[in-house]
Amino acid sequence: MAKVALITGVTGQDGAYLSEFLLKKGYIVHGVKRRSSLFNTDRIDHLYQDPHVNNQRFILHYGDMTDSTNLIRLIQQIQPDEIYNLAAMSHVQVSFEIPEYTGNADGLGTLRVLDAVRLLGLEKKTRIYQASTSELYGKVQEVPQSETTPFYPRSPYAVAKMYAYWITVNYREAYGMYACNGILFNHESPIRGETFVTRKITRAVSRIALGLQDKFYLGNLDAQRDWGHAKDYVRMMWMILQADEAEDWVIATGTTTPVREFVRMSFAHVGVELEFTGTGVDEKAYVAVCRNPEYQIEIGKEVLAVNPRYFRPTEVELLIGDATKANTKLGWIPEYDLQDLVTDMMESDVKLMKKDHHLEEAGYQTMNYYE
Ligand code: NDP
Ligand code: GDR
Repeated sequence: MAKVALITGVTGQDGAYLSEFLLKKGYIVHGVKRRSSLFNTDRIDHLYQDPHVNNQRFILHYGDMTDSTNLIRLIQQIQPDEIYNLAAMSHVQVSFEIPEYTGNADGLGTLRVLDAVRLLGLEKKTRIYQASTSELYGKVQEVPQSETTPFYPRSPYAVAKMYAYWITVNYREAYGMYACNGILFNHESPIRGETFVTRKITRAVSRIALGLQDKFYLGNLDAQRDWGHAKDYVRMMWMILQADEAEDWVIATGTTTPVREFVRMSFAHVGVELEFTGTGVDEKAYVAVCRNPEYQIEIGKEVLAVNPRYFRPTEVELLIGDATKANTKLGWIPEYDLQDLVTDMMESDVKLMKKDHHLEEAGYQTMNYYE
């Protein structure tokens, strides 16, 4: 019998990669998507199956983390072997703008899933993966950060995820449920949301290289992140639910890199060397050398400036994870390093922006997002 998985947040970056991964493993995959006034399934359209035919293996349902009755009904109907709770308002800066909603969807939403499983008497059948985050560590207490490092959340998002983390632990201890936290450090990919810093960079650099845009703006260039590839991380989500014991796991590469260096590596992909001047809010980057004749970027052109619009009221300065437990107990080793990640993202965005370039040449307007 094929195993049945339910993924909340199926339309997101991780939901899309995880769906692909589980379908390849022979699972029947159910996904929860939100109602939206436009189609919002871009990332999973290649997996779409006609709902009018029988024996579908990829099935989408409308739902929302803020609606308990919906979640109870879906879990009752689907009777999943595994639930991957990936749905969340996942943008740290935006959580300062919509803190109450973030608490509801990210914090209480997790409780709703756990409690639905309990109410339906599925405690012994259904295994639950909770998408916890390195943002829990927040203000630096120790580095590298492991399963035993104390938490100090620094945003409404992180505080909501802290509730989700502990309610998952509590339901495991109180009701004997197989419920685990994956404490995942930042993971990115060509389908990363456009307003997270890595994708914002790779899109802007591609547009600048192709003459579609002059410059872009970022916030804190000194922040350091432990960036991995989402494909490696969804594989680990599945491994976590196959382990003998329900536990909590840190997933990270163990290497940390400043935002500025990610910018430098992305420009290097299109043959551009940068010169940075100034500090803090006055920092800027100029083109010093352009080696690739395909891209005619003028030497001395200002391509990046810092703008305080992107500073956060409280910042997480340094994240670097220690995934020794996952490496040794589960045998998880990431296949991508940072250079592979930058190359994958840049290749994909240059290709996408070439499409935009053709459209503009044909007289169509393409959209540049400044967020
Ligand atoms: P995304 O932002 O790409 O995806 C989030 C998903 O959640 C989307 O499908 C979104 O739907 C859905 N969603 C948001 N709010 C609701 C809601 N109220 N009800 C139902 N669905 C909702 O995130 P990622 O894929 O990057 O991350 C997956 C999870 O892992 C998130 O919980 C995130 O917080 C966590 N995480 C991510 C890390 C990372 O580096 N990527 C690191 C650590 C944790 P829609 O498409 O309609 O917006
Ligand atoms: P993060 O990711 O907050 O770590 O959360 P993000 O890419 O948004 O920021 C990383 C760092 O870059 C700095 N930064 C900017 N960030 C954005 N978005 N836009 C900018 O212009 C910019 N300039 C500098 C930020 O200040 C920050 O220090 C991500 C999300 O996926 C969470 O859901 C997840 O839990 C954590 O990773 C682990």
